[in-house]
Amino acid sequence: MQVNSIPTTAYTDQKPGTSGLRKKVKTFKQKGYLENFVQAIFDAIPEHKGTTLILGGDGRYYNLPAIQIILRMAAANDFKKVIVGQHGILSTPAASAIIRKYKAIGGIILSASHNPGGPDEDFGIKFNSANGGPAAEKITDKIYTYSKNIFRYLIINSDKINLDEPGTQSLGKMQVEVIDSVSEYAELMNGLFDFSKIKSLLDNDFSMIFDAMHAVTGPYAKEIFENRLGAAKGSVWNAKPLPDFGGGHPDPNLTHAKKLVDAIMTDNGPDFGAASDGDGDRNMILGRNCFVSPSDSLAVMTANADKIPGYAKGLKGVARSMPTSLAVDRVAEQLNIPCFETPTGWKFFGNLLDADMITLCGEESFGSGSSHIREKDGLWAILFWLNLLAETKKSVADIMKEHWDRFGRNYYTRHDYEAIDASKAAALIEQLRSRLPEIKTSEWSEYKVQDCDDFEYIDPVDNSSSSQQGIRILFDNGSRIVFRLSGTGTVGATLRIYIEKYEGNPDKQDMDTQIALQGLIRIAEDLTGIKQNFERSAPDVIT
Ligand code: VG1
Ligand code: CO
Repeated sequence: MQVNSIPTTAYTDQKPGTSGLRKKVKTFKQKGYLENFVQAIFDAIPEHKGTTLILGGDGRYYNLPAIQIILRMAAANDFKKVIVGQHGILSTPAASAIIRKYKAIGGIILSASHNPGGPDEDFGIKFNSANGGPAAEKITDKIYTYSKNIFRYLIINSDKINLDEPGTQSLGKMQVEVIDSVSEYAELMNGLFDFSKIKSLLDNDFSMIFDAMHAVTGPYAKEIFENRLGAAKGSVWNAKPLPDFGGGHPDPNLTHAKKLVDAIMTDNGPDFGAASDGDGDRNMILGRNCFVSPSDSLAVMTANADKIPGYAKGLKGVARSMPTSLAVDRVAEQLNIPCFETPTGWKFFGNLLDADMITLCGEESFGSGSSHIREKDGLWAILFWLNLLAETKKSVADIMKEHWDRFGRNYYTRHDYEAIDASKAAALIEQLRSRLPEIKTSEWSEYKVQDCDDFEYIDPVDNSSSSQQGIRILFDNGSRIVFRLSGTGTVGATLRIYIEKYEGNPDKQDMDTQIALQGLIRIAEDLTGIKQNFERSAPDVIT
């Protein structure tokens, strides 16, 4: 078998952040571009020879051609084996589980998560390490440096590998094993949750809708909800993964999953609704006429973990990303367990999970997960809620109400301004940073600043530090405003403004979120001058 060493011509130009490399499909299709990044990954883990790699993606446009290229490169780079999801499909959480189960050196996941797909849309690639989680910064920095200096990549010539049936085949000296990741993942979930209790709930007049948004979770959800748990046929919407996600944004939030939201947010809607994103790691939870904010979802899961078989022994601790609301902190305090605040992105949770310091973790961006893998896990969160509903026989709305009665409510919203001018956005953050001393002494009617900073994280496991992770302003009544720039957008910059307010009085806990937060929203708009400086009349997405 001949190994070709081909000069690279196209250089990737994005420092892989929280989610690998994300670019337009057209960029990825440039000659040598994907190959450059893949070779940089292989070069960054020189110990890969003779080991196993996991490979799959969310089914978006360019998934299959990319997999064929990566397989031929893996063979040329002397991997012993590549395990690929059937039809090239692997959700991010399934990939994480499979890396761990097969003790692989890592995995390559092809996805741009919740970003749209199609010939004119986004593609992405990320490398997860042997623990199943996103590679640590020291690896991604290496990949970046190598991708800048690379001069060749290795590939063998071969025909297309058939990915449609489970089984093992040879590619040069390497083995390619195609696996059915759906049943492996379903078994993992079966070990954590009480499937028979959920099944009797679903048998008993309880109705649910899960919207797979034509993304990767469709096959997993059909198998778990409809086949194993007995949800009515048709409960899983948009179950077929499509290369362009049916033209939609596979992002489970109030804006992009509007049809689902409209179906559930009525007095006679189904009991339960949920959705997941492009690569299956996000979740949105809804009950009849009730939206559960992701920050609240993490707090509720923490408060009720003892009711779920997989977590009945108690929690070591919990963690949330910095912009996630403080709701879970209040629960952790009552449970007397540690609560960690990390920068945005799952890799920071990975260290805490590996060190057994936490059991649950989550982000405001519709992500939550646990020690079972090293990625956030959309279907896991949904099963957690179903198990909780089956166990308590309460509605989602009742669970929320009781939670707020007990712990108080953290009103929470995120306002996103998308595709704004990147250099102006960087200047805005820079300006806020330089104004911190002045902001520290500011006061707006009932809102008096108690503290503000640019978040810096010192990892308690390896002492590594990550600075400039977002501007946070804490008020003396427990309210917060946080500003940060997205690291996952592919057009210009996205400014995210996170706003929250604590309300301990049960009589004031059923306000509309945007109204409850309007004073703070105005302060955030004043501080950024977003409307004038960027000529925007409103945020692009409000969650
Ligand atoms: C966003 C979210 C962040 C999440 C990241 C990856 O990042 O805010 O919480 O970890 O996406 O999620 P950013 O930098 O754009 O704010 V995903 O579903 O790629 O897998
Ligand atoms: Co995702």
